Amino acid sequence: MSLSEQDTIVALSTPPGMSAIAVIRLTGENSLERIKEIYSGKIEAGKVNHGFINLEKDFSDEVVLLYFKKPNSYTGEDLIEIHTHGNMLIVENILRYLYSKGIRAALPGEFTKRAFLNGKMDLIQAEALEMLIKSSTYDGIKLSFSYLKGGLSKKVEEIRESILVLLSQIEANIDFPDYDVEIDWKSFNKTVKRIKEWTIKILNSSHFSNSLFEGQNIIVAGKANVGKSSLLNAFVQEERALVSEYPGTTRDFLRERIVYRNKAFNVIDIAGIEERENRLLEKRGIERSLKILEENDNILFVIDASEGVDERDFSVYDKIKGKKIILVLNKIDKGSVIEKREAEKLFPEVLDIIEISAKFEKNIDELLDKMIFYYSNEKNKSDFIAMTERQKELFYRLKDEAERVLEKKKLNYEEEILAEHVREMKRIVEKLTGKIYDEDILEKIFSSFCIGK
Ligand SMILES: Nc1nc2c(ncn2[C@@H]2O[C@H](COP(=O)(O)OP(=O)(O)OP(=O)(O)O)[C@@H](O)[C@H]2O)c(=O)[nH]1
Ligand SMILES: [Mg+2]
Repeated sequence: MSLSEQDTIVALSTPPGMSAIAVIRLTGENSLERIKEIYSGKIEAGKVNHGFINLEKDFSDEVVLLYFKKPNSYTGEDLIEIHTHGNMLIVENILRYLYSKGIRAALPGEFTKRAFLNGKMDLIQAEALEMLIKSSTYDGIKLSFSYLKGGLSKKVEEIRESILVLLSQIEANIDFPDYDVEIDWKSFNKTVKRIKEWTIKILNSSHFSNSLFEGQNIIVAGKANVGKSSLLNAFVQEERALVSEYPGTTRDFLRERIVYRNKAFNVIDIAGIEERENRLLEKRGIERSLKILEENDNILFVIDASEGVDERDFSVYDKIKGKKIILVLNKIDKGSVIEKREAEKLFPEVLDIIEISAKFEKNIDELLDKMIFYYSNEKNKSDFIAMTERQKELFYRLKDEAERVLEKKKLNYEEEILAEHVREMKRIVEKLTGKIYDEDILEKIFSSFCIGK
């Protein structure tokens, strides 16, 4: 069977499994007709309808049915939602019936793809919608929602309009050379520069997009036995990591997600990273830990304050110097032999120092507050960021193209050549919102979407 955009499609839009309610969604021309074959009750568009789905003799379910009449629906086509009881046998039965009547299972993202094709949203909004669902941070949700409402699209449209002005000036000059239309090159340059700078700002802030949506990684580092795993357990308030009085307990890393004051962190407890006897398993744990350290910048550097500092602590410090370190003086319940001020002198590059007891959960909230202060996202550099790799790539190209225009103008290139670069800028911006697109791009974007979305 060849798939077509004209097919009527169906999907379960809620997660499969036992639930109070399951929502089945259909869209396309035959939706209403097919549903009427198994539904008894009144159907009014835009109203909450209540009735029964009758599948086989003696097998029915009581449902709520919503009918969105074309074009006033999510996809822009006729769209029906059936809210059944959340039992998969009921859902499967309904789906099987619809399949048998020529309605096909929707591909991932196919509802949203249709919404895009029918002009209900542009590509930036479609991507924002997916990020809104997938984001595991509050900041990510906030940003996706503002993009979904058109925040970035509007800005990109403004940029497009100013590119159109540039283009009309330069093309008029090419088309009617005899009229001697003088271009205001100063304002031309200014506009291109403005676009370039805006794009650079976005790209700079986009380095943070992963952590914005997934939460900041925080590494708990320190020599063996200082209480790293105990700290992880204190954060999550349960015994996630094994703790023991023997050094070398943690052999592999553990990652735990914590959410504190609406900020998400992925705390990673790694094996103690100082070399000890040649124990193979421990050695491999250390290698992995070092790799994680290399890739991440936010470090909680744990020291056993009841024992004091020794050269093994310094050897850890050497490996993390230059990163964003909060020094954690642990085990203060046992009494401390190292003062904060002393520690400050010994480890001058740390951002801050805090005394805690991981075992007795003392000062853990204060530590979390410091983590928010030092490690929270720095996305405020720009109002916008590139949310997806696709956007990032297009912004890079836009910046490059703007640079080319400026460069070639300086070198007095012919206007036709400048015009070609400005046209390319326009194409890039139109690709961002999807004013121009090809099937491959849509495939790439929508195939990673949730099913039923
Ligand atoms: N009194 C006291 N003991 C602690 C504290 N934190 C950890 N400990 C004890 O210190 C020992 C080591 O703790 P872990 O959390 O396993 O230390 P670690 O740094 O993960 O050790 P490795 O995985 O071997 O590198 C255990 O016996 C803990 O109970 C604390 O705040 N106070
Ligand atoms: Mg451990």
